[in-house]
Amino acid sequence: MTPAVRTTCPYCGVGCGIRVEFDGERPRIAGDEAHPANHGRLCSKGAALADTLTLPGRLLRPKVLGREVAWDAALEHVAGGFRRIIDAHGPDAVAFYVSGQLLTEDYYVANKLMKGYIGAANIDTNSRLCMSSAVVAHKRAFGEDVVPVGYEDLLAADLIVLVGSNLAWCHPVLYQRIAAEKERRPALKVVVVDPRRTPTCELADLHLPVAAGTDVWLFNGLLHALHLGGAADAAFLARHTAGAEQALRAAEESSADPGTVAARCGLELDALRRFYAWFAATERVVTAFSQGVNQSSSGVDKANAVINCHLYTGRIGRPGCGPLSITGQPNAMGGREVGGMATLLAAHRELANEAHRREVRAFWDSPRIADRPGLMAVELFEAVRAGRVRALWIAGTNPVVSLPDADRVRAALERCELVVVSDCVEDTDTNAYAHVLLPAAAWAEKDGTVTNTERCVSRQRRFLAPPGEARPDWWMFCEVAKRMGFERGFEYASPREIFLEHARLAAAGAGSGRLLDLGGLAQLSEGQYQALEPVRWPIGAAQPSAAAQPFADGRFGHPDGRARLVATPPRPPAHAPDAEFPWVLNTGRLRDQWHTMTRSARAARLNRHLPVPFVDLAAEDAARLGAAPGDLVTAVTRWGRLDAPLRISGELAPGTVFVPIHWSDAFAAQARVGALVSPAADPSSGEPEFKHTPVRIERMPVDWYGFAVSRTPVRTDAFAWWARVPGEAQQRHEFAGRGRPDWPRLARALLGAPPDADWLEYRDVSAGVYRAAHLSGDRLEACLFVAPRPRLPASGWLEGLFARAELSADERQGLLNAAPFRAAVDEGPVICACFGVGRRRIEAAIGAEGCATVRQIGARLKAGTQCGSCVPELRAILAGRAGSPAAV
Ligand SMILES: Nc1nc2c(c(=O)[nH]1)N[C@H]1C(S)=C(S)[C@@H](COP(=O)(O)OP(=O)(O)OC[C@H]3O[C@@H](n4cnc5c(=O)[nH]c(N)nc54)[C@H](O)[C@@H]3O)O[C@H]1N2
Ligand SMILES: Nc1nc2c(c(=O)[nH]1)N[C@H]1C(S)=C(S)[C@@H](COP(=O)(O)OP(=O)(O)OC[C@H]3O[C@@H](n4cnc5c(=O)[nH]c(N)nc54)[C@H](O)[C@@H]3O)O[C@H]1N2
Ligand code: SF4
Ligand SMILES: [Mo]
Repeated sequence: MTPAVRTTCPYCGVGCGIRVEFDGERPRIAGDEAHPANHGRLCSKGAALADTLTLPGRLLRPKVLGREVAWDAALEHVAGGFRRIIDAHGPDAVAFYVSGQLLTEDYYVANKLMKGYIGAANIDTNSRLCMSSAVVAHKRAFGEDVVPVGYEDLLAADLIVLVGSNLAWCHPVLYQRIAAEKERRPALKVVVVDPRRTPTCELADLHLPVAAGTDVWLFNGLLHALHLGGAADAAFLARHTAGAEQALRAAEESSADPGTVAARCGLELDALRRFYAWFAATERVVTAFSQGVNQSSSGVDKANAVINCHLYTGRIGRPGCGPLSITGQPNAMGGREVGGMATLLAAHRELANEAHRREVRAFWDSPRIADRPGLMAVELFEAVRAGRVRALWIAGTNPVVSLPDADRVRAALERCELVVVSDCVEDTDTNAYAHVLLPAAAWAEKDGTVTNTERCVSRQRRFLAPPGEARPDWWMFCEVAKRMGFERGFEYASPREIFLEHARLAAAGAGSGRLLDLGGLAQLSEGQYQALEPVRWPIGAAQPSAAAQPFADGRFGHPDGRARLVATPPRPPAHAPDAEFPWVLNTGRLRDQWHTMTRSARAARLNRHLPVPFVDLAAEDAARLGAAPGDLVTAVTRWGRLDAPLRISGELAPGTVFVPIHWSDAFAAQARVGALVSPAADPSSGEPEFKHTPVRIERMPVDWYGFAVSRTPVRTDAFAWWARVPGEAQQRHEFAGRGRPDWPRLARALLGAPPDADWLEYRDVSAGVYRAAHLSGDRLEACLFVAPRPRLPASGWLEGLFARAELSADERQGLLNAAPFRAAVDEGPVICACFGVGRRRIEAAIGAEGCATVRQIGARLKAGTQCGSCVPELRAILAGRAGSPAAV
């Protein structure tokens, strides 16, 4: 076996270290015991990474207008197009839209090209949709975008408040580390503030199901209660802060009376009081927040309302306390360090500051420098639609799915003169609008660095050769820059050279009062860069290993050195429900999928947990609609519509709706939730209000439901709705439609069976039931089941048959017969991805076999014993909170 390659997980901002070993050709992936983020743990997504390294569907060669071309021709086309449009319409007519999934080195050169050479600041990123509210809140409070808390602080806290964070599913390893600490130290309290009762709540001592969008009232109320209760740290406030009075006044105006706050936030008064009392009485508090805070039209104020409470009590800059913005993407932080947003410069310099602009331009020795902010994501696509931006390069993000008002985004790209997309996969919803497609090297194939939530810089190391002609993103940006006439600024031979330049720029700030300092990394030799161990900044040239606790000395980044408490008068969400759209749509993530599924859905085992899109409703609301789990419903907002089966998870309050973000046109019909989301955004961060759009739910009339399992693609044009679930040797389509098709004819056409195919079928016309199977020799090629209701037999048994080269006579006979389905255990949705254990088997272990704890379930079924991501769900099932019984 070759020596292990140590690298970093390409999914979430926890930033887990990974060890890759080769067993012959096949990489084996395990958690890195030596990485400070995870100490060897991996969640279900990290553990399934080896399964995602497959070739089918990868974009392998550059394409211009659908035709494969050589790299040189593609790069010339891009450089020529950008140059022509800049010459005719000025630098503001072009833009880059990049991603927190790019490496720091990719990001650095893209930002340098746009701001220093093209000379505009039109480079924005999907971090606008993700972390920008936290960035602005940090800058308002601290004078610099610094996350002052690390994982050790989080674990040293006596009270952890999770606000708008479904940590159990979105940052599972961090969740597991908290769970382990709580088991060791039961006095550690956890409070979850989330309108949904998420799996994260299984760890909570207190769940506050706040009404969507009311967090500012809640934290203003907390600030006021801290004030009344004498919890102020008067010395800290006097010496190190400003603005406390104004913040208190705003808090008092909105939230003086706990009864009113409880009513406004939809909380029980007792629960609210308990939270306030715990916070007041506990020195070591970490308030960790994520998208329930950021993705709001008052996202920045929400974050500042949280930070105010920490500043007021002096609980910052000391071990075990502080506000912790949890980052989403693996390199959201690296992007912020290089200034890769339309509102930032580089290395924490400000676009609006003339001295900073001069300094960065001199450092880059660049012909020009952008002197005003560029367009933020939502505005940027609006400018594309209006024809003000005529060339757009999209890298590492899928905006036709992930932006709000996403049908309008599609229309914008349709009109754009030049759309360039670099991606690793061939068919994304965004690629469909590209004039030029550039094949990007994927995670396993490229070298560079990423920075995680706690400011820890880790190496991503290549362990596979890029397939076809795929190339790293930094190389593409540099090659285009050179062809635009900017040879001098972009002559890098390796990612290390880029990293060193970035570190030198981030070191040039030493002495300026800025905390971002990478001076200790600015001289790495090739060998040292290769061997770089995870390291947290600030890492100055003088103390290259010890990350100081930010703000420990009470000095903040504002010119007067003081932090600011910010007055946060609460505002309701941008759009209120009304008679036409009476409910509130909330959107977010599932445990086993990553964003638009281009990577996670390649691992068959990640597609078994929640395999198809859904609309989650409270049971009362579903009853009012007359719909049962699995029935198709349509969600309609002022901006768009979506069809999906109904789910009743039991996590929602009446009047609220939850739809996952993951499905795109590549995986289902009419399932992009982005099309429904209002484009309202926070006025200072530009971050969209993804969690609050007024919505109406209707039943979707269909006459039949069905599924097909097949080795080859199935035609979907006869369906009113469908979703594709990739498996190992096969894929499953779930579908529904209208009318009375001639099934024997249609089924053959859908499955692509030749006229002389070995074809078995069963039909009960009066019951509306049809089943068919297509064999070649003794091998099962495809099968299809149709019935009038969504509750069809579970397909697990059938799918298992696709792993066989030959079917036995019994299996062949059983194909169209419901009996084997009944005999095979229908496990229901798979809860444990590692061992494929379904909910019904777990329920049986609890009921008939008497398992009473997670450990006993693990001992009996192995569920929950490997990556541990399903433990919160096991707890929920043990407590009888198991969600809807249907397949969705
Ligand atoms: N499995 C998985 N993990 C991921 C990702 C993924 O795609 N899949 N993506 C990564 C990325 S980029 C990100 S940004 C993170 C996101 O991580 P999270 O922010 O934890 O995830 P979300 O599901 O977007 O939303 C968090 C919660 O906010 C709640 N919420 C909605 N409205 C409000 C409100 O008004 N107030 C409060 N307090 N809460 C509210 C929602 O109910 C939801 O449970 O996850 C990262 N990790
Ligand atoms: N409704 C709703 N919408 C949301 C959110 C929400 O909560 N609700 N959350 C928002 C947030 S926080 C985020 S972060 C976004 C995420 O949304 P996106 O960034 O649009 O989602 P991804 O699927 O991660 O897109 C990444 C793309 O880059 C490709 N890719 C992967 N690695 C590389 C690489 O190394 N180079 C290149 N060039 N390409 C690569 C992938 O194949 C994929 O097509 O979604 C946002 N949209
Ligand atoms: S928690 Fe999971 S997805 Fe996030 S970095 Fe760790 S292994 Fe990857
Ligand atoms: Mo994100």
